[in-house]
Amino acid sequence: MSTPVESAAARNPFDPYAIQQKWQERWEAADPFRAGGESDTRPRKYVLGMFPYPSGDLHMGHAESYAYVDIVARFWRHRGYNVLNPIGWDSFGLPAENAAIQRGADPREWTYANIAQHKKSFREYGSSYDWSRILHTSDPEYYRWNQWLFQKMFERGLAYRKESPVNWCPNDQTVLANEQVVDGHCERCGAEVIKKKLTQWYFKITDYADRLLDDLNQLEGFWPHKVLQMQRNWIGRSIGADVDFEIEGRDGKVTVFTTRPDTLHGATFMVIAPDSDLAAELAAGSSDDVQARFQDYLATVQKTSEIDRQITDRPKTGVFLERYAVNPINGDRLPIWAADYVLADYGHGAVMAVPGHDQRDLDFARAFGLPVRVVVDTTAPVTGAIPVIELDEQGVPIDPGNPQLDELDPATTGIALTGDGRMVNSGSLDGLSKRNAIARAIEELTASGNGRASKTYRLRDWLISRQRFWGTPIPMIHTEDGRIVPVPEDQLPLTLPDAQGLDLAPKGTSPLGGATEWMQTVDPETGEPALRDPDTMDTFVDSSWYFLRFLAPHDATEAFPRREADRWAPVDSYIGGVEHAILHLLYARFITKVLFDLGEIDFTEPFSNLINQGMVLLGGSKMSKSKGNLVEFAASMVDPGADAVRVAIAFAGPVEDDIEWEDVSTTGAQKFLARAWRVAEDVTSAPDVVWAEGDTALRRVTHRLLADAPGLVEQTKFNVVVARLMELVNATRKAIDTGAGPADPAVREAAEAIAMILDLFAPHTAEEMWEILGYEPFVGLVPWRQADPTLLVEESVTAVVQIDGKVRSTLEVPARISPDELEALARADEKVLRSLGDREIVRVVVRAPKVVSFTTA
Ligand code: ANZ
Repeated sequence: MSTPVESAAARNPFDPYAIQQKWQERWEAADPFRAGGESDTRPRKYVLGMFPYPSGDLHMGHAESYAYVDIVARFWRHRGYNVLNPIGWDSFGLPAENAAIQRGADPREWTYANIAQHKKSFREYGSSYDWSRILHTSDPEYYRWNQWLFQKMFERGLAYRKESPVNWCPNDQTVLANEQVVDGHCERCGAEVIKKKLTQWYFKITDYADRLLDDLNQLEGFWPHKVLQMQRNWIGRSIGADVDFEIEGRDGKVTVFTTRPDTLHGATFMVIAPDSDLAAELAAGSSDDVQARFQDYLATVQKTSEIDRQITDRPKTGVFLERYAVNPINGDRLPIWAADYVLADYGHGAVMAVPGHDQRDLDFARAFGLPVRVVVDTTAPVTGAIPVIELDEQGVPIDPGNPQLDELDPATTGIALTGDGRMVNSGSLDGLSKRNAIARAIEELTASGNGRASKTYRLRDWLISRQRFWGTPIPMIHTEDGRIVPVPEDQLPLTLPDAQGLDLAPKGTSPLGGATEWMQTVDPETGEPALRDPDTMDTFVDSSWYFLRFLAPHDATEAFPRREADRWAPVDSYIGGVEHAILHLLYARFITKVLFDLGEIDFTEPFSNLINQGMVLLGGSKMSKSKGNLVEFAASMVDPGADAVRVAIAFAGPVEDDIEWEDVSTTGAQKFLARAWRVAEDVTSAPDVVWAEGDTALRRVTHRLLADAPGLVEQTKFNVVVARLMELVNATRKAIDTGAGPADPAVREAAEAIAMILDLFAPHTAEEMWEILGYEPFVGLVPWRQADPTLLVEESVTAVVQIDGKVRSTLEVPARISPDELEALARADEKVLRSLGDREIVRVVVRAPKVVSFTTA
């Protein structure tokens, strides 16, 4: 029987603001989302969102990322896991410092004021963090452990100083890592980056290049493929050979790296990087004229960005140094040129030029009239037997000529022959395919001592020192006699001095150098006066291991307790933007491997699963304050309420796709939440009713969602779960209004399922529904309701069970039931058991899904 339903407007209205405030207070008071301690026996999940920079206001990109983080964290709690979901701030760094300088404020005050604002927004968002674990990387209790890490790496030779040309941002007046240079411009401020020779601190990430590359394979399927590919390209391993060349009139050989040692007979000149030490040395040993031309050329090259130098179809420029190298394989004299398409810090900064088979070399040869020699017949098939090569009386192969190949002559066509084929004009290599010739050439070079197999990487060592104030001070001391020694452990943390009275404005040297008193220290060995290191660390050091510090953020005795690392790490789900696909993730992977080698942890990859969300766009472009197209996070919640923002984001589309904020409807989301809440309001039954008696059509919808949602969440199909929830809310509404009515147990069951699943997306509304339905808080901690398998079956059939030829029972079973399952159900059926008594079954015939026939003794 159903009673007429009053119109919604006449009743209690849905008040998202009041609900939001009420539950935020309750959560704050009860702190229900703290991770369980050691006595907690549930399985564990570590869910982590990439922590924010407090450089300014949060925008919808943050709202998106942290909504997803919360969905995942809440989901695993419902699934019975002890979830660790912490939050902290990446609070050192240039953005904070520059903003502070612009406003004439202390970076410290400015940073912590921003953090307070962020915390407020996250509380308002209803994020289920373990608030007891907040960390800020700019706190001495955090950066003290950066200093520990640095010194450990220094001990192992993994932190070192060297002088080399570095990327210099003339605007920020600081060095940048290669990773921080985007298309020749500063990643932070957009200024054009120049090269400057400086002595800096580096972390030796290149020692880990192979492991960083090879271990990506184990992440396949758990990280987005695109990110793995970007990491592979960044590391950029090339396999080939090093070949040593004598230089006429010079002691000591010059080594080149080549991926094509098979083409050694085709080398007709050598090219070296103009900005290399070798070029300067060879030019200096040449005529005055050459020296002058070389200096002019070098001046131009130094103004050219590395990106431009690598553009393949640029007109080729260069200077002949009037010196010669000797090809170790055939004694040919190769003229040596300096040209900017060869980079000083790749391979050995020198190449053997093979214009027949390398396009850049060919362009160069054609520009300067240098010889071109073809050594691979790219018209010859590479499969099948090695062609027979005829030899003359001296045993030299007779070149039979190949008119087809002559037509392809690169000197005329201008197109290098880069494909596979058979070696020609190459002595002992003749007739071999490229692959075999490479192997043979390496064997011969090794045997003669003129070369060896080699690998080279695009990856460079990580330049970690910065000439800025707002970072971790480098814990090293420069002694008067030129030694560089660690700050003794009992003096750590080495804290930053007060910013008051310091000139923080960028000027090329670290502002800490100007903190006269702070700079003075003593040589720990001799007690003589000594100086501190004025540089600070790149903030990517801070974020390379912070996930471990969350395990005990206030521990004053160690970076993280081993026990806690064993319990929680690595991170099970790491969620954040694809803009961190290279830098941050590569550094975190590197430091994890270093910590493994130091015996501090027993895993080698920090993040077992990675979820990258797409961007939130406004008017088609990325939200950015400078472009004036920013929707601020805090402001976005004012009108629709936090839950509507979260639901709208989750519903906006697949996680990895970009979201156009103009297309996102928070009004629609709010209406949906009001409908969901109204369902709870309308339910008239008491908790703990017997489900089995209610409307089965509604029960099917409920149980199908209970069954499907876990898989959908694990595949990050959050939008599909929201859509299915909407469907369930509608079905429940219909049952209340026109079906079994508000007292029907199936309606209550549906309402409870809605509250529990809605908790992933709209936790305030979900908690309110749960309370209205007569339960104690918190729905956020309620175990997932198990779906009833019998309700998941679309079609069911009636099976008969016979005993000795007589029908003794019937069973409602799924149409696709297996014979084993059917037999098991029949054996367990009460009527069957009763009529069997203690007779023994001697024969069973099953014809699924219709018949089970038992024969007894
Ligand atoms: C001879 C040769 C013949 C080459 C041929 C290629 C094709 P990847 O694959 O990017 O590692 N090279 C070596 N050092 C260089 C440098 N510092 N600056 C610019 N180019 C450099 O490229 C390796 C190839 O790039 C090497 O193999 C070398 O040219 C060139 F038919 O050696 B090759």
